[in-house]
Amino acid sequence: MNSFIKLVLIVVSLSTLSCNIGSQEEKKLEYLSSMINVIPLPSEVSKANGSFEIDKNTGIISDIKLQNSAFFLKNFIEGGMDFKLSNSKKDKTIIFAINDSIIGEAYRITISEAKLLVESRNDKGAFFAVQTLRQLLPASFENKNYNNETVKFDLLKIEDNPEYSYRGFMLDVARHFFTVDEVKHVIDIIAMYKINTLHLHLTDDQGWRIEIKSWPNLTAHGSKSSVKNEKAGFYTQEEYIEIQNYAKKHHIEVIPEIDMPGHTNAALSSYPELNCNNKATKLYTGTRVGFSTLCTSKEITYKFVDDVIGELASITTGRYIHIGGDESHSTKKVDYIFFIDKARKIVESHGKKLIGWDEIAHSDINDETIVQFWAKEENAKLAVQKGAKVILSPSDKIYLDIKYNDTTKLGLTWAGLNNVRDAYEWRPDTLITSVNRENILGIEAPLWTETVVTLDNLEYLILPRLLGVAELAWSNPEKINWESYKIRLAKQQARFDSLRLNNYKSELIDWE
Ligand code: TNX
Repeated sequence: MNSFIKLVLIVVSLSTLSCNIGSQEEKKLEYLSSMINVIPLPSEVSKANGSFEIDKNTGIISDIKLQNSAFFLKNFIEGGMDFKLSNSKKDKTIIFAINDSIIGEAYRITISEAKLLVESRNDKGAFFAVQTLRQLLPASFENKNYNNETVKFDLLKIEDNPEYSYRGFMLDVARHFFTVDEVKHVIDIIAMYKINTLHLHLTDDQGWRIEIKSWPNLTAHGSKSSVKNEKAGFYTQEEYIEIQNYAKKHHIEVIPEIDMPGHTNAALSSYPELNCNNKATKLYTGTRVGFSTLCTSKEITYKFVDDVIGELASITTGRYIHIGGDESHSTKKVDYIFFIDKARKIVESHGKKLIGWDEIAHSDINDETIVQFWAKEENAKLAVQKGAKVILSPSDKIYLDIKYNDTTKLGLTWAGLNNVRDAYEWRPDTLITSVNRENILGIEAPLWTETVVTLDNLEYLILPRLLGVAELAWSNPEKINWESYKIRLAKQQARFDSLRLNNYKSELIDWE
């Protein structure tokens, strides 16, 4: 370990560099940031001369508890080479070992000539280590096109742990539906950047996307529509479990959202009794918001909520259920509060923690509740006063369905424009006064899909902005620096290309 020359990634405080940066300093900055081309940037990196070389005589061994991640790396390496790594100790060995002194999601990578050692407390940490190692290998590994006899890792030591425990991406599958395979593809992308939460917005005015056995018309009828009727469908409970299991293998927790009491036209169209006038509404294929509401004064509404949440909780392995609660403009405030209080108790009675959009702060929330800030700072402040934790999804920064600039064809503009720099260059812990670091659980970038129909559309809007969000959520706030980030981001282009991922080539980045 002493042979490692500690480089000054930490010492040079990138954030203090002025605009009039001297050219020497500029070079140093470039060197430092390109030294390890990883997004999100790891906490501490040191480097020594020399390399660890993988060839036919390299072995890989793993603690049984880290095998999932060791296997991921083995497959990734073997995909690019034309030989298999041996499953035993060799002159040069990749070793996955448990180290109980490493906490939570953290990991350590120590690369010497004879040994590439990955240490973590659990498979989670090891999985994140693998995502780092992956980015240190040539991008041609991504599509199994490396085709060489050997590949080298520089001698490095990396100590890494995330800033926020909640690092989320939200996909709206209600406005336009995305199939199981498409969602798995999304999981593959977000896992690369150490996102650990996938929030699925499963229901809205335009469609109901999850099978509920006790209320079958929700999918028999309510899943048939979508925006402009372009792409509808639903997940059976088995398919939902399949997505959840796939996510789990990638250390991603799925959070299902049933949006209530507004955003419910698909349900109101499927069951007349959920309407105050007992008349089913028509399916909706437009993009307006705020016109629908469950009838909050009816008992059957709460039977409905209990059945839906009960079935969902029974197939959800994650800790949370999201009940939406946003933009309920056609629900009177007192009715809204009455409804959210009841819904919260129902969620808790099924053993899950409640998450809701920031409007739920007006209800009787508690310190177990999680409030997702998207629009009103007052709501986030109120939530914190009531002891709740906050997830930050500021719409004017990290709504990935908002256009990059005024030439962007896809996307909306109601929250302004979010270019690649806007999505990256902000401080979560100072965004809202009195919502401090200790009140913030993490960050989530939502993708609403009013204008998003295909995977191609989706990739264009999330890449590259999602990478900035991933870095904000993972990396030490001291390291958040646009100049460093944009150099590393440029290098991701080769990876996007290898994976054939559509992406927006922002003019703010000097793409390679
Ligand atoms: C606001 S964000 C909404 C969604 C829309 C989105 C479009 C939130 C909680 N509600 O219903 O899809 O804007 O950007």
